[in-house]
Amino acid sequence: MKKIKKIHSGIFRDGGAGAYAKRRYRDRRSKLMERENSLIVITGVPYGPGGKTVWAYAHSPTYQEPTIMYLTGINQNNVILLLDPKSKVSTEILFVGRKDRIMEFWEGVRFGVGDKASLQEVRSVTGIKDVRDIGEFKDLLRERFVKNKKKSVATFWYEGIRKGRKTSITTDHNYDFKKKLAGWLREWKAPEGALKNIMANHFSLRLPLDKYDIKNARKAQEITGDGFRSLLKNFSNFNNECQIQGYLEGKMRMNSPYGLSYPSIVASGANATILHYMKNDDPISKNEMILIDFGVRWMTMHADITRTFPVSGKFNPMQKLLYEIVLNGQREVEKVARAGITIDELNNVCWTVVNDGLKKKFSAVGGKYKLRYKDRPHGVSHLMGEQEHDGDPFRNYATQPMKAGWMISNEPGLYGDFKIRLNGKTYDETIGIRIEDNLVMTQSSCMNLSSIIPKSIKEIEKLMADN
Ligand SMILES: [Mn+2]
Repeated sequence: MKKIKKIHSGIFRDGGAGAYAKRRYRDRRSKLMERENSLIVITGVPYGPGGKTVWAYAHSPTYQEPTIMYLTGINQNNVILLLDPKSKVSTEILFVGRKDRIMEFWEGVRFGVGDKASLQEVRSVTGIKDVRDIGEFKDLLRERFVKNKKKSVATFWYEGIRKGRKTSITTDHNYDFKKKLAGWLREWKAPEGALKNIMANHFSLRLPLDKYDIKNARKAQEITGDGFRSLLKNFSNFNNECQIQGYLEGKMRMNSPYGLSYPSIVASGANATILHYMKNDDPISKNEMILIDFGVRWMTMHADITRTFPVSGKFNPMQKLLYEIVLNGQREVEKVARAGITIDELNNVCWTVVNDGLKKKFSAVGGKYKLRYKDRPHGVSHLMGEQEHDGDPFRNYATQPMKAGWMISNEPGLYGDFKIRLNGKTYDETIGIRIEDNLVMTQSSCMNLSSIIPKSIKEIEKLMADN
């Protein structure tokens, strides 16, 4: 069994930067202050893992608001960060709860005010010297805003354009915090528009990954790939989707203390045409294809991989044909992906290649098909990083030229009913094929972090033949 080192007390994520972590978090905060040049306040997740869901919900070991995680590395609920770029007293203040021994009896170590040792740890790992009781937050913010005659307070919430209209995500803790701030600003007679959003500036800093992020992202790919190879080698042992999920997730979790990127999709046969299939409890049958969408985290970086393969271990001629069409779409996207190109442009490349492939390589040899959508089933790419789906959730970024260091998915798919007669045999199946890799943009091209995870017909058949 591989050794996994103890790397933090459980509260703090050093992001793999080790001794450089403190400087890295401090630089990130300085750059945000430079760009925003305003009083900034950001909330962490106010409740513990599973706090807003039922008791039985699977807890994620890394559950912090990614904005706070990116700026501090703190993985403890109920913290607020205040940044005051022009202050002569303190430019950075972290608000946390009081040390709570009873809560620690239930949940393990937590830092808090009223305990010198734990505050010392916060200071040494985040580089924030001023740590105060979260109960003092409102008064201190009022003092900094009203007394110092500030014009604005900036915070983070998800905002974007959907169907031509400005829209916000209103259901999360960020929006709750934003509403609370708006109420206080009214109370303090602040002018209209005093509340600003740091989202654009924050993402412009956070989305281009640095060398530590890329190293962590590669590690997530390695663990995910090991799990997949192991699954294929043992595939003849499984007869239900839930066994595949259990085995694969177990293998991945054994090698990462940071948890899964998301609960896996394990969809056999027609189930694979449901894009977010979650039931994962159907028996599998040997004539079908199976689609699995899976991945693990390393530190705060995510892998988001999809592979599709035949349950029998051998592609039939129609499955082979369709699989190659999707793979070709993916290859063409990878060829053109680089800084300066937009995700919309990648979509054009991808769906043109896939739809043309269907006509020229499938219809032209007598194939008939009925797709579950008109021109494209979903986007070929989304941003990745601190979250599996990162960046603005309205995906307004799809029209912007990509930057070097952006990590994106490359996930063409094909979903529908397909029928063809080949070599004297008729094939008639409902099939969902998606092949997903993760790419990091460079100035001139891109790095495919997932190239180590088997996907060619030859590699897959070989691994499954080892059963
Ligand atoms: Mn994806």
